[in-house]
Amino acid sequence: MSFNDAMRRVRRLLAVLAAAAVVVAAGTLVGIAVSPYPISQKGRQFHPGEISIKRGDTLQIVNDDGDLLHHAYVDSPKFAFDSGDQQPGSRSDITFPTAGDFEVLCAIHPKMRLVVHVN
Ligand SMILES: [Cu+2]
Repeated sequence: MSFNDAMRRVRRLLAVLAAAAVVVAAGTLVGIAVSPYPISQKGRQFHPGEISIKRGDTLQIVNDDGDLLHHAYVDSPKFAFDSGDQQPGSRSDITFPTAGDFEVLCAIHPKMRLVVHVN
């Protein structure tokens, strides 16, 4: 192999590595979301109020209302969940095993509603 061939190979390898680094950096910048997806309960609302996830994904619901209890539940023919009382600052994980559209409601605040699309 001539010196020029070797240099060409090194340059090609460096280009591949640089491209890979750009992909990784871009992924970090846009913050590609992964399960568990954070959901905040704040001001007697879920934030966000609607989310699309995949079957088997988990929502991690955090009670960010410093002085309020919440109580998340799902009551559907396909899937049921009940967090029990959620103390301020507590976290509750909900994993959705089946596809469909679901509502996470709050047993304490009837207006709180989170729509979950499970694909
Ligand atoms: Cu609530």
